Amino acid sequence: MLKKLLLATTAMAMLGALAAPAMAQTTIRLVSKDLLTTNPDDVKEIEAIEAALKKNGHDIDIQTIDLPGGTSAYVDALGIMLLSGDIPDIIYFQGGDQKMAEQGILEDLNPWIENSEYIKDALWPHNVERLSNYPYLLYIYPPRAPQPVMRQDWLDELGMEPPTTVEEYEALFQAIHDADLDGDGTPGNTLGLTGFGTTAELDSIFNQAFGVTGTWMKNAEGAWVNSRVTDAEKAKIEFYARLAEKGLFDKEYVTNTFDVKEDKFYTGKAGVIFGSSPEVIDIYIGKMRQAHPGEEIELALLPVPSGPGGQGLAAVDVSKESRGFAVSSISENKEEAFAVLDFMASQEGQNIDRMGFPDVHHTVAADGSVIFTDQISTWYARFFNAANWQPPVPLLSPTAQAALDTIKADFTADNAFVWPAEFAPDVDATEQVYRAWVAKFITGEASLEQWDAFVSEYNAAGGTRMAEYAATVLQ
Ligand SMILES: [Ca+2]
Repeated sequence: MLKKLLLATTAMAMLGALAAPAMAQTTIRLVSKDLLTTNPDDVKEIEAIEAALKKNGHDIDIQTIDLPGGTSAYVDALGIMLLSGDIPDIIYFQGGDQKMAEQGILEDLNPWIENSEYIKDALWPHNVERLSNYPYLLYIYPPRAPQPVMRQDWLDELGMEPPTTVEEYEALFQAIHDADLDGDGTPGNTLGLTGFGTTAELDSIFNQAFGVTGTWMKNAEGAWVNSRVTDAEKAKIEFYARLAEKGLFDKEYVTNTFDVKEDKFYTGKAGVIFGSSPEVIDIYIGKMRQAHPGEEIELALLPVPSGPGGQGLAAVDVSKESRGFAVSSISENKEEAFAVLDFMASQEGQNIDRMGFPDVHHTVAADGSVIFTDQISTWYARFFNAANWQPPVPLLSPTAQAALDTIKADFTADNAFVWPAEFAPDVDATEQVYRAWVAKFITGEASLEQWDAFVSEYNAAGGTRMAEYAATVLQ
């Protein structure tokens, strides 16, 4: 029986080969950051994708192109390659895409997506909005929405419920500070909250609470102003500064790198930190357990609080994708290039891209059930994180899944837009003025009574010119 089947299959294959010589293999050239022919896992994933595509009727040889890693090195090398006229079929951008779109070498993806089999159902709400504003980049990932976590056993020890208002957050930070949860015998030497670089992570849950509803807001006179210079922003910064003054928020946040921030959390010098994504929250859980062997520590996700201005995750910039995959408009194989991207958004493509390899990152039992191995923590998606993908077993911990559920349930589109190139110096200068003053307010180097001085400096650095332009763009 088996022999008969094999013979029949062979005959069919031969017949196919004779009848359809046009079914030749298509070569698709793909360039993506850190997707390399020198990385065995990358090579193995590409081979798995080719095999699955072939099974689905697409005989495609995907040739990846090695470019240097590191964002600026990649952007530079990619720019040089494209300007030399070497334009791969699929191009991953992490900057530099607008110039290429203006040259007309990037395909409008919206008609392709409309006719796609999988991508149209795999998009996140912000992807849809970004594509309608800028149809050249596809980056199917949940929006970045940092959310706070703390040790569940510390919350239990304090006898407190997760905070649901900004006042309750302040009370929690105070309680963490006043107790001796790290058990070093000294109360008062644990920060409620730490961060790194900027206050952007905090803004993720506190912007809406204080009424910072988006990048542009209307002032009392009905004119558009940047939210950076509004009373709502001032109230939020006052809150951050008060936390810092009371020793609840880390005054060293500006100089903290991300690993210093994490280290303060694992060693008990800070009670709460923000995780930038659900996956990162799971990394924090793993590292916390590594730092405290045998304790089986759980992290609790803290809620998005309500405040005097409202409640919700910060508005998401939908002006365009800042990174993502493009298809060359001058490719001779657009159909097959798009077929590769479409497949990566399918259940089968996502299974390859998200679960790693059988017997390495997961095992599949005889009954088909999947168990992830410890190796899964070293695996990362090379392409997409489809909104509709269902893993065969939960890939995220319950805490990280809760963070993803919050992101899914709480999306607000921002009204930021793409600046014309001549505004780049103003955008940079105002951002620097803002970050410098926020740091001064939080460390106590400047008092909130100097708010008007900050606003003047901000407007002089380009804020006024930017607001005038914004009024012509926004309705
Ligand atoms: Ca202590």
